[in-house]
Formats: sequence, structure tokens, C-alpha cells
Amino acid sequence: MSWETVYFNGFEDGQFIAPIPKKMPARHSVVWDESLPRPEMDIKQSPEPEVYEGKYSAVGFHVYTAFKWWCYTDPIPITPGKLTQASALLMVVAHGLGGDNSKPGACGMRVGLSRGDVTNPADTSIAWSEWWVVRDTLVNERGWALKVTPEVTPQSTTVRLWVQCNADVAVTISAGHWDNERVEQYLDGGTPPTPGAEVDYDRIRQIVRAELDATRLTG
Ligand SMILES: [Ca+2]
Repeated sequence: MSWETVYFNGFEDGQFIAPIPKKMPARHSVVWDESLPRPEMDIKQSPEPEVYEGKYSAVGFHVYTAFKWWCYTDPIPITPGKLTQASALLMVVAHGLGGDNSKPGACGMRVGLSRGDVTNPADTSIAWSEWWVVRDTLVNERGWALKVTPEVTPQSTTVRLWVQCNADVAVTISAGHWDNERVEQYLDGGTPPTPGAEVDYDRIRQIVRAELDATRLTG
């Protein structure tokens, strides 16, 4: 038994989704609190520091406004009934309260895992990680944090990986960067091998019977 990666996306094909104006393959979808401005969604490219690994990462951001958005993947096939968790590397950039870039904003990100074909961020079945936040202090700004969801046991054949980002106050820039999306399952190490035609089932039954006799409780 071991954790096995069943989905990984480091954005290394340089593709993502942006609702408007960019049109890219719909491997991710974005929804946002429409009482607030829509976020800008884009790809970051190294040597920009907002790339954790490889050449690209993903970002959702806005300037001079609060916002709240969720980005979710296309359905990811899984083995039902197995322990499952999702993770991603997160980086928050949020500063410029009152136009002063030495003052932090109030922005946080987290990773989620939805069981089945969920596209509503309010769905209570989404398992969320802890938040990674820049608030009150700039100490966490531009630091990468690996956030992992609680372990769940989906009975569905697919899950979606979610990333949420909230910016609670309007500051010069609020941005949620992420890289290395991952879904892992605790699997049995594959399916058992198929017996060949030469298997001697009578012999196997003898062995099993002997094992049972040897381990049978007495008294
Ligand atoms: Ca990457």
C-alpha cells in the first residue's frame, strides 16, 4: 500500500484557461463572486520568481480591488473507494494598502478536492486545505507553501482539484500563484496478476487448506 500520484499538472505545456479575453484549452474553469470584479487569469513564465518549478505556473490576480475566485480542473479519473488527497504549491502576493507598498493586503489561497462532478464552489462536499495567507504582515508574501487537503474516500469515478483565492481588501496588487497540482490515492499496488493456464488449482487448494489448518485457533 502506498500513495500514488494519479494526476499531476505543473503547467509545463504553457496552457491554462482564462475566461476572457484569452481563450485556451478548457483544462481549468474559473468562477468568481460576481459582486466583485472578475480576476485576471494567466500563465507565469520563468525566470519570473512566481514559478515554483519548471518553466510555467498559473496565476489569478487583480489590481486595486477585492475579489474572490475559484479555479477547478476538468474531471480527474480515480479509483473509487480509496483514500484520496489533493495538493498544490501556493504563493500569495498582496501589498499596497492605501497605496503604500510596505503595507500588506489581505489575501489567501487554499486547495480543494471535490468528489464527483462538482462545479459549485459552495458545495459542502469539497474538502479544503488550510489557508495560506498574507495578512497583517508581509512575512508570508512570495513564499511557496505546499497545502494538502484532508484525506477523503470518494465513491465517485472522478474528482476535481480546486484552488480558491480571496482578496478581502483593495490594494495595489493581490495575486494567487500556484504550481504542481497533484492528486494522490492510497492504492494497493495494482491489480493481482492473472494466473496462467498451467496453474494447478488442486495443489493451491491443498496449500491453502494446510495454511488454514496451521493457523486455526484451538480450544
Ligand atoms: Ca511548473
